[in-house]
Amino acid sequence: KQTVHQDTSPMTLTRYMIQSAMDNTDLEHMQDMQSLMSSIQLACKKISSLVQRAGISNLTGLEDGGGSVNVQGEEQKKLDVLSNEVLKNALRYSGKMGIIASEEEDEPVVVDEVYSGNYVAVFDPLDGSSNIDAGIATGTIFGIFVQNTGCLASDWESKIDESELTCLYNTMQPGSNLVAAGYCMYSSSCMMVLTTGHGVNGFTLDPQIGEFVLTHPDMKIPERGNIYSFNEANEPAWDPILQKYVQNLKTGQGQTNQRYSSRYIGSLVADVHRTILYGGVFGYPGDAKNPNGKLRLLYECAPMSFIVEQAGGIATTGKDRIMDIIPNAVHQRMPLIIGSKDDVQELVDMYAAAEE
Ligand code: P6P
Repeated sequence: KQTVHQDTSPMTLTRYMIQSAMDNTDLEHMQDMQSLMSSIQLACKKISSLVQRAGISNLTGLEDGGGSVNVQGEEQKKLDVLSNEVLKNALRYSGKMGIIASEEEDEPVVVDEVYSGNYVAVFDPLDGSSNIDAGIATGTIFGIFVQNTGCLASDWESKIDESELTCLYNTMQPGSNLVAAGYCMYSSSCMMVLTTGHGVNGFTLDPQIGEFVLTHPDMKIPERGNIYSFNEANEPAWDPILQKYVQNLKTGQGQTNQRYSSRYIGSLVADVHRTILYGGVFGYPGDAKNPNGKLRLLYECAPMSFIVEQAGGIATTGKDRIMDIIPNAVHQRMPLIIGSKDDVQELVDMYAAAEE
């Protein structure tokens, strides 16, 4: 008779973060990351519930009937706005935040003194929300920086002049300054994937206990895959090098002499998550119409690049390492090619050869 072992103490995200903080007392920020992740996971559980019930609670569709657009000029979905409030408040009440920058906010928001801390959170509260109404995967993307000591939240509020902007923009840091990054994917399962700079771990939300449980310890992206993931409708506007690279993958004329499959969900979190698990390459490149592509550097490309690099992959514009790029604006767009080391390096080498 097989005894069924009930795991009476699953390795939950909460327990994992407490253990990490205890095991890494030498690593600054781990204590703070523990309480920050407690706030972030609470927000993600709430967003997951909102997403799962969007159709039931009339939360699909456009904010105030389509009258509202975000700073990107994109129509805001009701859930975009709601998810932003949920995550912003969770971060605010963590007591660790100095400044937060969100895709849904025109300018970075300073957390008032009472709760302010010295971290900067950058996030896209519900990436891929245009897929919500069709029940397709979406996700929350976040990154955490240490606020440049050059300006504390209180300093910032007291200023109304140029220094205000200087202060804000000095929180525009390169991805290499991130102390933590993660995404929460709302799909057939709700998965939190997280790095604090010491590898990548994946946690699956167990609805039975309402906790994220460690299901993917020490995630590593395969060095080579056989999937490419681009919106090929833009192919005619791509540069010739990228056109040749993808053509090679289609016809088996790339380095592996294997033909690749095409998978494109149109939701960054789901496409990157699949790429980490199965390998291959995802890209949202610049093109003749949009030289900087579509994705935002600060709260989409940089956090995703930190995670993929920590999993052993590469994240580049095609020429430059994403993590090295210092943003010059909160919503700055950046071309992104990200995935398996050998697959991405193959394209980087093609660009480099063309420069010679
Ligand atoms: P396209 C979703 O709207 C998003 O911001 C990312 O999640 C996704 O990777 C990309 O846009 C898809 O864009 O132009 O292929 O529909």
